[in-house]
Order: sequence, then C-alpha cells, then structure tokens
Amino acid sequence: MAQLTFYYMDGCPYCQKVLRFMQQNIITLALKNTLSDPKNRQELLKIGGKTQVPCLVIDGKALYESDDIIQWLKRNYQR
Ligand SMILES: N[C@@H](CCC(=O)N[C@@H](CS)C(=O)NCC(=O)O)C(=O)O
Repeated sequence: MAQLTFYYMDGCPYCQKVLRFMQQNIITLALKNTLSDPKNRQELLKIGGKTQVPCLVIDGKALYESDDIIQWLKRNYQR
C-alpha cells in the first residue's frame, strides 16, 4: 500500500473538489493544511518544488493538479 499525504488549504476550490471526491468515495488519507501550518507549506515545497495545492504525495513523490489526483484516486482507491 502506498504512503499517501494530501496537502490542501482552506478556500481553495481545487482542493475542495478533491476533498469532495474523497468524501463521496470514503477515501481517508493523511491531510496537511498548508495555510494553517506553515511547516506543511515548507514541507510541500521541499518535496515537490512548489507550494501549489492540492498535491497528493505518493511514496514521497508529488502529484499536483486536482484532475490528475482524482484520476489517480479513481484508479487506485475508488470502491
Ligand atoms: N490547475 C490546478 C490549480 C491549483 C491552484 O491554482 N491552486 C492554488 C490555490 S486555489 C495555489 O496553490 N496557489 C498558491 C501556490 O501556487 O503556491 C489544479 O487543478 O489543481
């Protein structure tokens, strides 16, 4: 099973889109808010090279772009 962390922030419609998909499909992942905790933002920058959210980190590799994240979750997690 891959190690997954989802980076997001409040007020981001792209993040909301992915979070909604996760809720609808009962997918629970480790969540890190980059707005409420600057450490998470720095961590994401270090991992992926940019602070853009949403980002799904899969076994240490950053996957940006909400549509790509949803596609990945569909392939790997949708029930
Ligand atoms: N095309 C991207 C757009 C993501 C995007 O624009 N994210 C904004 C927040 S809504 C962002 O992270 N801006 C701050 C940054 O790039 O550091 C997607 O669909 O995920």
